[in-house]
Amino acid sequence: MILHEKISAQLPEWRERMKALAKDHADVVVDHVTVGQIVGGMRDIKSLLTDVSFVDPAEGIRFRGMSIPEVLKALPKARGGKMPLVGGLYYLLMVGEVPTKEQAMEVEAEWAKRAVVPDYVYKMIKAMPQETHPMTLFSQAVLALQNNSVFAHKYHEMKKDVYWEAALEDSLDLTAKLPIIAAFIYRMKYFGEKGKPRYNPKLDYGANFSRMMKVADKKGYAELARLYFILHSDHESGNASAHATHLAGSTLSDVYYAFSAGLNALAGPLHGLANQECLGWLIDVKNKFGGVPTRDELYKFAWDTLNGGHVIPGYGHAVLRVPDPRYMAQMDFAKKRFPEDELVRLADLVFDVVPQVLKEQGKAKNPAPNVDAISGTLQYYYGVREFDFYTVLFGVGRALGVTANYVWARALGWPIERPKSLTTKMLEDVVKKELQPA
Ligand code: HAX
Repeated sequence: MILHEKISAQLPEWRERMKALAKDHADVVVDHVTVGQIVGGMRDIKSLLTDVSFVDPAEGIRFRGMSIPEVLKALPKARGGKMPLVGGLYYLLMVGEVPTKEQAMEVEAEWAKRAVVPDYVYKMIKAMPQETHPMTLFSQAVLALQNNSVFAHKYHEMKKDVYWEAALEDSLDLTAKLPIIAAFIYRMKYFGEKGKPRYNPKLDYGANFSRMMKVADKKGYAELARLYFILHSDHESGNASAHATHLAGSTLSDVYYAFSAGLNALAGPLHGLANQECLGWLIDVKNKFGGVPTRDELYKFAWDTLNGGHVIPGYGHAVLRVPDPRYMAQMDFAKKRFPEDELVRLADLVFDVVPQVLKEQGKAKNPAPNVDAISGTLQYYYGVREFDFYTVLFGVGRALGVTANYVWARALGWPIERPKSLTTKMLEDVVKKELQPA
């Protein structure tokens, strides 16, 4: 299998590099940690390692060194579309090279082969109360699949240096099943349909998702699905969903346990749930003004939001200091395909007005839009209007990055994570000591 072959060929060199760092340079200081960082959510402490992606504050995400526009341009495209094949992105994340169309199609074919969800998973989802949140169903389904983990079954007979092979098998199995499970949850929860979605091996990942979701404009939505999954796949290792997956995986929990943990982190309002808040805010503006307001009306509305003690959703970022390229790529998609859509025009006006308002307020370090400022608007356009489903879409995409990280973490033998904690008194004592005159 292509991913196995390619990772296998690179492993000796990576293992040597890792050995050199761990054995010969273990005492080199990389960063220092302040009290503010400890009480402030470990913000910016350089303490994680990943080669899959990197967030440059001045430029945004780079997947394997490539910016979003570079990735969208370089990856092989789906038949009849302008967006790349998701299989090509998975190859890039896993292997670190841009695949040929044939190589991207090999990944797509692997997914098609594995795209069967066991019956008991459907039964379990159907047995849950109707009002259950779709993220709960999604995370439960991932956990239910754990039963099939190659890693877990082979654990006692495997040597450490081949853990990654079982991890790769599990990752391909899992990512192949996620769009089917997500589409099943969507059709069951909001339309009362109980039939199993069928994955068509002749179509790619994005087109299959679009078909299984049964949106009216299947072709347009297939393009959006490709873009959406690619853009949401990874955002280096420190974000909550990626880190939760990595932490759980570091105990040698298999990828099903690990990714379910990541999904549970993604479900929070400060993380994956933010996109529905953004769309809600845009719709509030639209309803209040009966359409797209004037610049002055929007300016006042934005100030009212801030003065009411609320944040403006979709703006600001913990790391980024420029407009998020994932926002720009989605806005570009919308402007090329449906520039007259009212919510798109409104989102564009917000981009014109809100950064100025946030600058005047002077608090947010980054007054620019993040990925969530537009992603819900695009789903809404295609008729996916059930807000609480949006985090599930994010989860399907995020699986691509975190499983690539999981495979490499096992390949390079990274250990169980165990940072050290202090008590408040200990931290106060550190401060006291520091403040004492020398
Ligand atoms: N509206 C109003 N105030 C904002 C703001 C916004 N959009 N963004 C930041 N601020 C405020 C913060 O609340 C903070 O205020 P206090 O000092 O009173 O606490 C101050 O500006 C400094 O914040 P910061 O350092 O610039 O930003 P943080 O790293 O603390 O937070 C957030 C980053 C993304 C959480 C923040 O910008 C925010 O709340 N944005 C709106 C919600 C949002 O869009 N979330 C999605 C983020 C993308 C993501 O990860 N999705 O999964």
